[in-house]
Amino acid sequence: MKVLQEEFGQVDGKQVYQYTLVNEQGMRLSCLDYGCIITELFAPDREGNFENVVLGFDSIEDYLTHSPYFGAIVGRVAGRIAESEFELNGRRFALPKNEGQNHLHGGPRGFSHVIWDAAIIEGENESGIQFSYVSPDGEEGYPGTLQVKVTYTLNQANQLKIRYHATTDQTTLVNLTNHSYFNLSGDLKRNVLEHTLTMDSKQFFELDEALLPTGKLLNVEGTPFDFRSGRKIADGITSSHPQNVLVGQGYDHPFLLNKQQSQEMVLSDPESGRQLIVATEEPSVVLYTSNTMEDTFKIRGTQSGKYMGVCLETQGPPDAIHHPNFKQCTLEAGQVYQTETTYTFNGVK
Ligand code: G6D
Repeated sequence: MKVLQEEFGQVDGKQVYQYTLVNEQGMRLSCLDYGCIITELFAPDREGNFENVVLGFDSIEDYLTHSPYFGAIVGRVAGRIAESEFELNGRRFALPKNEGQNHLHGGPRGFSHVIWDAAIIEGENESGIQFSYVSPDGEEGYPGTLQVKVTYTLNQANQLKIRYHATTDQTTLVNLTNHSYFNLSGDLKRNVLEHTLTMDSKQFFELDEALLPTGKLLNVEGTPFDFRSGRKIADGITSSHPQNVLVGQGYDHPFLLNKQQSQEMVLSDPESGRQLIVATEEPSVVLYTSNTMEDTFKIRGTQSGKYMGVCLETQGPPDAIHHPNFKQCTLEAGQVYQTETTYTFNGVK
């Protein structure tokens, strides 16, 4: 599978490139070295028609002006960090406050907003791009020089694999994710309210008014958060459950996944027959149904707005550094941060 490299505008005077590869079935991946942004992902419907299933733009200007992290790698730490500060080994670190008093998604110049180095990988059955970035000690307030690699590969089985790898020279925090918004209708024909999600998770993290975890895990049993037998996204939109209301009528919640190895979530669009299976090594996933997406811009000609995409942000529990009962995301010198998430697309009759 050949990987095509083409120019995609500039950021701060630096050239941005887009990389595109197509497998033998017709599945196509396009991504940028800016933020490792996935700009397009073509997947089959039940008739084998390949259409784009992720929210994205055709110009770097639109990404710089409008994008709520469309398709981007988020880090050093995905999610929110309370009060934009944390303590590690007796030292206090202050981070940029880019959402009120809190720190969101690694800060305004987090990994989603930098240009990564890119190395093309071409193979017969699997090709892709290895993105790498050296985040200097103190970048966005985080300690330690972090060497990060994120590798996207596409294979002939219509699978996109994302492999994450990081090392540091001093103790720091790392919790990476990909922030793609999926819409399986194809080329944004419909919103995602009729999409169904099946997810084996018994508990979700309660959020407070600032969308920070309170530290409490709530049982999904008998609530619109129970996806174990499959549920329409719309259920969370019409729900009066306080947690659905709190996040703007929908979902914006981390869920605790029941097992870490190949834990699978299945998102499907009954009308097109498109299905996305997400398998991850991560212990949790943030389900976000774009409840707060503004209706002020166009997404390849379609009006932006609520419920245009579903994010399944596989990651460690958010703000773990302030919750000792959560799995932590600290990384020591000499340790390796390594995790993988696989997205498999099918067209189901
Ligand atoms: C909103 O609360 C949500 C986040 O979860 C999401 O990542 C962001 O929009 C893009 O802040």
